[in-house]
Amino acid sequence: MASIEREFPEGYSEVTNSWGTAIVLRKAREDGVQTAWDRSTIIKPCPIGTDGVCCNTCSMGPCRLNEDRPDRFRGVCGASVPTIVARSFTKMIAQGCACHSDHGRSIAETFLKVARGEAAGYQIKDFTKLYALAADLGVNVQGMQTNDIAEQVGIVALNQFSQQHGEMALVKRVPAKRLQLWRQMGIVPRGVDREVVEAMHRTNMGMDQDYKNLMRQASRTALADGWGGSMIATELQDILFSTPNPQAGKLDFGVLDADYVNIVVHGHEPLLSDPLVDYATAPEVLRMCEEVGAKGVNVVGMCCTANELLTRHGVPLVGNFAQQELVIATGVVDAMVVDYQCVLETLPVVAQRYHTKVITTSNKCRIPGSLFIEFEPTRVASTVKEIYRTAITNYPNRTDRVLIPDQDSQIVAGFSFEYTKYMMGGSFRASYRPLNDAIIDGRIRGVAAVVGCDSPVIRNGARAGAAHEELVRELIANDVLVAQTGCSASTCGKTGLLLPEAQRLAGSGLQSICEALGIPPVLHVGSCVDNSRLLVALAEMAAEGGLGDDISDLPVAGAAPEWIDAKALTIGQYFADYGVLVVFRPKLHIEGSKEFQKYLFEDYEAITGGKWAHADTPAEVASLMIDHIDKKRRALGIHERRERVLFDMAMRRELGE
Ligand code: SF4
Ligand code: MSK
Repeated sequence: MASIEREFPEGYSEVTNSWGTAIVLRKAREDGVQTAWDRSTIIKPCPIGTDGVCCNTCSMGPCRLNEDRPDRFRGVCGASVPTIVARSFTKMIAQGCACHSDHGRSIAETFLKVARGEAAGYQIKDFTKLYALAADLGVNVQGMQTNDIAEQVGIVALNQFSQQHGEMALVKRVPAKRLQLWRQMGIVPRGVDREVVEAMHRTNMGMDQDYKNLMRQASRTALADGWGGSMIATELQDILFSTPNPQAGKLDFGVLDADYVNIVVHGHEPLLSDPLVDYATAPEVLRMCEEVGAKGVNVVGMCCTANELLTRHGVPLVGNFAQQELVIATGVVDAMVVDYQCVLETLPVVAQRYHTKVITTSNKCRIPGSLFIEFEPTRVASTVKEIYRTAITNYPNRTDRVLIPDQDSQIVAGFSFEYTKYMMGGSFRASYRPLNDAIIDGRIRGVAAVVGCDSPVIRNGARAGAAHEELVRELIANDVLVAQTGCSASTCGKTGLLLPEAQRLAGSGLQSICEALGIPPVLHVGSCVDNSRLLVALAEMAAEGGLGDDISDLPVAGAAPEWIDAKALTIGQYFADYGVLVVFRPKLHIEGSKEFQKYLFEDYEAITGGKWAHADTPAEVASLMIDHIDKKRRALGIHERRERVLFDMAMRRELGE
């Protein structure tokens, strides 16, 4: 296991569970650099915003409402507290959908160029997946050449964004009963752009003021992300860059190397970063490195760009969202190359104190103080070369303020849906049957998705990053198989939980399954858009039989224990509409309306079988998830009473040993 007992600087063990983060944070402070860790202690959250009862939609406001005061129950326009809370919730969902989907659109546009021979830097790598996707998109492949099939797939995929009527193509993967429910509810998405635009229309002043009706649009928009934007991104990325299977990798600050030119790739999209990795061993790169006295180029990843590279090629991951400024503060990052999403505006500010070149590459995400090298998929090679030249020539500019924490962990990552199916049945009988059987016979209690961001904000006494670890440990100790994506996966990876050796931390039933399959009890499934892999996996569990006939019958639950971004909220909503309990921490900004909160937390279950919940601590999140899984087991008639492993304070203190 990764965790060696380390002495934290005084006062730092209370803010993070990562020793490396602690010592670089101290260095950054000594260097006079302010980071999100500092700002989060200075900026106090606005209590009105926390409750979701501030509306700034029009100039008659902003209106601050209070449902307990009849004179403040409505804004100037007459909108009520539940309407206003539902409006901001829906707007966030639209924003999350837009982010994942604009990413998916970029991939689809590039994919089409590749099919037409207009983007020489890429090629089709997974033909099996291309044919499978063609079938699901309704492309008739009869008598067609591969490139023609790819072109048709690209055209239909791109059309999913602009489609105005009908149903988005990939909802045909949704189990029949669930799809029927969505049709009855009127929430089957038509096209990504249409749903986002309609959500923004309906959340304006004087528009949809029936919060239940508004939530139907929120659902339709979230589903356009899960079964549209995100799923298209995942599928086409797999075809272009290969479908992940387990890769051994390394992560944490220790993957930086002072003797090498360090390039950090950060953001979400692999279009630039994937080919960029390959160039590190080119003879001209090695020659340039020699000239500046470096041993070579070390490309490492951050956030979801890292997850894309780690799960496909085993590229090291240096940190998650919360470490992005700190990685620069090590003093050895020669270039940080960002694509988009989850990129802090302060990166160039921090970089000023050191020598790092922050390189923005997308016109959608430009930051003052950064170097802008615009990336176009039609000229990959020249962009990659320019980035390497910039990083290598910057190597001699390092200052003497260098600190690389001697801390790294091993990880096994890349459990795509296709691999998990193969893993359980081999090439000829690839199947989820063994998983369903293990759940039915009780060796696996249920399955949990633990996803989302890691937050540098310390509230309610929790240490940043630690909620993921605490929650996951409690789940596996109680025989719950865990699947992870995004920064949640890499945060837990740093603690050794994503290694087969972590089987010893699992309950005896889960342990026996993991031993038989040679897998960790916690599976790294991919990046944030790869939550779409979990949607497909749940559909397969339902189709396999023995666990009911709809997703809402399955003993499964999801959580985002340190969520930050609107994208996480969109993911939560599409899982709630899929029939899954989703638990968020910190709380959603909806408490200002008891009526709206009751709707999401209680009434929703009768409508979709799924629902939202929130909790203050990882222990509470675990309780809610395990209780829900047990409830589903009871309903299926497969539940046996068993001792619950409860993590007491002493066990929590020992976490990491
Ligand atoms: Fe106030 Fe209504 Fe305008 Fe919102 S839309 S700011 S509640 S008047
Ligand atoms: S990168 S969305 S901080 S998981 Fe996907 Fe991490 Fe959250 Fe960004």
